[in-house]
Amino acid sequence: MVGVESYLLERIRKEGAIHISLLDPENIEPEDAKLIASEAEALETAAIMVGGTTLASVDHLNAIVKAIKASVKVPVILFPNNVTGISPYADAIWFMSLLNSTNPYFLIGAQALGSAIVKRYGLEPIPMGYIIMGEGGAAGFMGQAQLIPYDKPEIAALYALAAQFLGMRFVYLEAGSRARYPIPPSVIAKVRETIDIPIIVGGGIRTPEDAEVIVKAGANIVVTGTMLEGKPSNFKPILGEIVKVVRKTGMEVLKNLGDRPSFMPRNMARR
Ligand code: 1GP
Repeated sequence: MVGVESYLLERIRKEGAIHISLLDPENIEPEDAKLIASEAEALETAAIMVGGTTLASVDHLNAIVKAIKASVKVPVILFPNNVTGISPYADAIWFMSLLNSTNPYFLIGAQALGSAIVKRYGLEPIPMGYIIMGEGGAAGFMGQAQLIPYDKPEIAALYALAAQFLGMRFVYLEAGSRARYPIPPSVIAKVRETIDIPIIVGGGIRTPEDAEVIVKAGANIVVTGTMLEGKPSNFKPILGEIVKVVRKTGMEVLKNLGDRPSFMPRNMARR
């Protein structure tokens, strides 16, 4: 199987932007996970992420990941809050550092502790810089983040550029799960003009309009979590619209760039 990172990059290269569904094991049972993931896959979400800020039970995580793996073909990527967020049943793991944490544990401590188990399980690590902004939600609180205000896009851009220079291959701009306001387009646009690696945006995205604005501003991956936790009959129409608008807007952005993937270095524009 082609690596998960290559798969994501290839899809972004072709489509400009993709949607990923996030399932928080703390809010669901394996049976729900199975159903939600297969509905999301049918609506053409590109991958399933599994993780949650206060996740502590590895057994429950394993049961959820196993259930999802049994029901979908798209990759399952762990989104760990701590070393307890690692499961051998996933395909890959965002190997992430919370760049604006004030606690070294979330910068490098947990990663050091988790590294050997990631290797032992044969999980594909995908290096990612995680930046929490705005109100930050539970992730901001638990991760002891020095939250970057939405009206300071230049600060977010500096952290994102540092992530790129440190060799991280994706940057995640996080508003916090259930955030009242998703990351604003002014922030995404500033980060987009500053860095050359793909941008992931999540937190508080509830409508196709939110998703459209976010992709237009330069996001390559749009993550939605909470909206998937209801009954499939409730979330299906809206999720379908979100996935569609992400891809449609992504294609438009690509076209405007002259087919140069938005995350490619500016000096690598199509010759
Ligand atoms: C949280 O960015 C994700 O880590 C998703 O947020 O639950 O608000 O969609 P929501």
